[in-house]
Amino acid sequence: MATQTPSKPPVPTIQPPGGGDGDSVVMERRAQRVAPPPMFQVVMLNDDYTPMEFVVVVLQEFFNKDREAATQIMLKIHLDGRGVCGVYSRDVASTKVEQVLDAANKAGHPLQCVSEPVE
Ligand code: TYC
Repeated sequence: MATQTPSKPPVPTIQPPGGGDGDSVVMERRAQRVAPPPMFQVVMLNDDYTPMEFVVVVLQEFFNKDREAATQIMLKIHLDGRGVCGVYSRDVASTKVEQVLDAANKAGHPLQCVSEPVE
């Protein structure tokens, strides 16, 4: 049986754009940058009826805040009308909003929160 030397794959010749003999492959190197994914902040809104304690518990449960941080955020919302609970990817932020609205509805509180792109 005759042995064959394995043939090497053809190596494309690199030619300057616009140049070459018509048969060659032109390869251009281009820096590729991938933009970071957009981030979303979950913002909780103040109202006159939701108990402060409920908001503190929600912040602890869904936004992993300790009691001290949760109390500070709740007071900021109470005083300023709104406050950021956390910053997440689009899907995680919208899940957090759903969880908060669901917990508030079940408890009969009008607590509102929204997700918005971070500037
Ligand atoms: N303002 C409410 C009260 O005085 C407390 C509250 C805080 C409600 C934050 C909503 O997102 C909120 N009971």
